[in-house]
Amino acid sequence: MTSKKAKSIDWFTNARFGMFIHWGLYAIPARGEWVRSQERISNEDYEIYFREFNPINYNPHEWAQLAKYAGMKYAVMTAKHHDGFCLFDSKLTDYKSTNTPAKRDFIKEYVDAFRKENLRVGLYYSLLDWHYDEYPAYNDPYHPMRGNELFKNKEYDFSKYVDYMHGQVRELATNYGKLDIMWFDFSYEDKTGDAWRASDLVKMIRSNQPEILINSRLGGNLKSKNPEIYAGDFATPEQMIPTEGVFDELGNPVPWEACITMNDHWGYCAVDKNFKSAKQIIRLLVECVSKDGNLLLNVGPNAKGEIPEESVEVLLQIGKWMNKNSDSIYNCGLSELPKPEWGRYTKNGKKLYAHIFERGLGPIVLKGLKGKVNKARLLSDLSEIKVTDYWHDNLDGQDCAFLDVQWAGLPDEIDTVI
Ligand code: FUL
Repeated sequence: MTSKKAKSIDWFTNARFGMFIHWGLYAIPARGEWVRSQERISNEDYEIYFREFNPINYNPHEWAQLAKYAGMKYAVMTAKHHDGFCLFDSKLTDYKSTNTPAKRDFIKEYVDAFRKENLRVGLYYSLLDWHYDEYPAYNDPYHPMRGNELFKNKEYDFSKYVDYMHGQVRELATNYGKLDIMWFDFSYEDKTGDAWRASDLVKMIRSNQPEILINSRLGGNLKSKNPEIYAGDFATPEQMIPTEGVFDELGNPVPWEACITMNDHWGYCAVDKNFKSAKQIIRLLVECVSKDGNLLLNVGPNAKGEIPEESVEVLLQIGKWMNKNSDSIYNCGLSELPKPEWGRYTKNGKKLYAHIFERGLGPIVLKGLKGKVNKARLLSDLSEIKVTDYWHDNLDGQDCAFLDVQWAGLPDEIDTVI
């Protein structure tokens, strides 16, 4: 496999916050994007949704504006998820949005709209495909027809599928202008990098898109010592934030992006109202940045093409916070200071941002910073915060700076102090 990396990942590690968009036919049954596999729905029964798909309110300009307002710098949208349905006008299949009543290339519209707002654009592409005829069904652990006797003796030519998949990725890499991210999903058991012919795939993508970033789910091993093994440009911890960031086997930090849902599903799920609050999500974002990572926050639009209103509401609130505090997010990363009990630090050069998660827990003590704080300000209104250099922590022998914060903002905000 190839070791060739993208030229520059700086924009990505500076951007810190992006929007993930899971959208496809599964928005109609509205029970999440795995519905076909979970309920073992046949191709024929799933076809109903294909004949019906017509999201009249799809307006990617609105989505892009919302993402931008929330402070996101990039987006990744599903061009094809595991069900195999394509939201783009692929010449290699009929199973695509231009053949539904909608008759639209949703990926083209998305790419154009997000670029117009100066957001970087990424595409998610599923390596799994539950629709393509040559994709093994019976023995596959995830396929909707797994263990189904009707498929037991069927023969598959997997290489045909891999050709098809490479062909589609080539279409995406050549027909939609400059792309910033290719987000593959996912390798498993015997289907890893070699099975997908990952090395050739990466070469082809990079020859068409020299600056594109490719995630690590194509089957390379991030922990591999062998530089010839394709490891991806960034790691993608899912629904979790790594305790200490992500490192390769040699101990070198690896760029990473935590992908996290706003409720408990990626694709639209009508009954799932378990939405995280803006405050919870801002904490997740701060947590990621404090460990040198990004947050890719998901939305799952419905069958009409609308981002659920609960998500919109939360994104607007996040935007309000970002509007005042984004200096503590963009271009920021890890500080070497010990993790404070009152929140998290992020850092940009000489500027240290103290994100205070809860007020009223007593003094804000900056351990090890006695005499090192030039000045402190509340980031949201730049009001002065007095620093008193008198604290000596007898427990761990640290000389600390003590912040006398006059709380100014709303009590439920996360107060960020420079
Ligand atoms: C997983 C997929 O199976 C989920 O449906 C979702 O796309 C998530 C981001 O990655 O592996």
